[in-house]
Amino acid sequence: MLLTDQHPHNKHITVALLGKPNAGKSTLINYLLGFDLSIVSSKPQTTRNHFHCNFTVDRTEVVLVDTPGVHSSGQELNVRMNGQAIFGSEGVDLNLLLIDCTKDVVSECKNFIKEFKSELTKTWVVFTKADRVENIEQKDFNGFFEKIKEMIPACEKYFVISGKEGTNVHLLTGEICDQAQPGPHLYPDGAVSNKNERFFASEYIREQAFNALKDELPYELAVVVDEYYDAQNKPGQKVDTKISATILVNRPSQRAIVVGAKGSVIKEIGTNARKKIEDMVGNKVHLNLHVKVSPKWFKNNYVLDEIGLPRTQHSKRVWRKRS
Ligand SMILES: Nc1nc2c(ncn2[C@@H]2O[C@H](COP(=O)(O)OP(=O)(O)OP(=O)(O)O)[C@@H](O)[C@H]2O)c(=O)[nH]1
Ligand SMILES: [Mg+2]
Repeated sequence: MLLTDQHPHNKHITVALLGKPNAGKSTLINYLLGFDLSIVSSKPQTTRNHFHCNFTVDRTEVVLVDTPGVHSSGQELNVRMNGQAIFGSEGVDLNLLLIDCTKDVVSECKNFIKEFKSELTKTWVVFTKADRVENIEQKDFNGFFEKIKEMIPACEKYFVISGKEGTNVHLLTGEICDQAQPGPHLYPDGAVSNKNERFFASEYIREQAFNALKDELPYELAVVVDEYYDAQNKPGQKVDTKISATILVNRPSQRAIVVGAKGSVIKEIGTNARKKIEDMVGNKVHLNLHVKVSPKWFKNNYVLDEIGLPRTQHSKRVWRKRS
């Protein structure tokens, strides 16, 4: 629905951030927004859904699309995550292809294209994590870019940035805003995303589970919000936000790890997630977490739909069993 009463000088641009897992997409988005909206972790495959993250400079609305890192795996969960990256870049005005410059950037790009399985339109390459490279001036980014351009002719230019420290991010922001076209804003002033607080609550629980748990377990874990009651702040009736959520794991042994000795791990996840959700909603939150074994949830159509991952054209037949 088009917002009415728009300022005649409004401009707009939609930009998808694409790349391999762990390239720094969500970190750059949070830096541009000025606060931590999208979840970040040192483990790859943190982001699972595509979603909008918006900011405005003067009268220019920039809608950034965060996407999952594109990777190779036959698992239905991963096929749908790759699908989210493709859906996220459909119809955008500009793609930013983020490549971690501490890695072999040309092979990273080759691997990305192999799995992305869709044609890229107007694209800028963003080499990330510049702060982690010693003697960066000796790196031949012009040469890397030329090789990448041979693989993706839609690439127009490149930037070398640090999304963590903000190096050169202003150059990128300036050029993005220059590309914005006169037109209406998609969102009302102050709306930061197309996803609601319920979605971000489940993300913050999963982020804290990623932080608290080691090794492969985070990939075999999903979070479903069962109940979400907004706070009521009417005169004489003050009720806090109440959230009840389930952490799904694949095996009984994983349940024991997530719960921890005397419930220590689930308590840590709950306390840290609650603080982040309280910062988001701006009031006290009661968070009730459960852990449930849902064997092979990552192949279960109901669970994948529930966590916002619809089928893609590359999807296989998946379990129909209700979890
Ligand atoms: N030193 C440094 N670390 C960075 C930078 N950008 C991201 N990181 C780190 O790299 C890791 C992955 O960052 P994310 O932002 O989650 O990467 P992503 O591309 O969103 O990853 P997925 O969601 O898994 O696709 C985190 O530990 C970040 O702190 C950077 O510019 N410099
Ligand atoms: Mg991410």
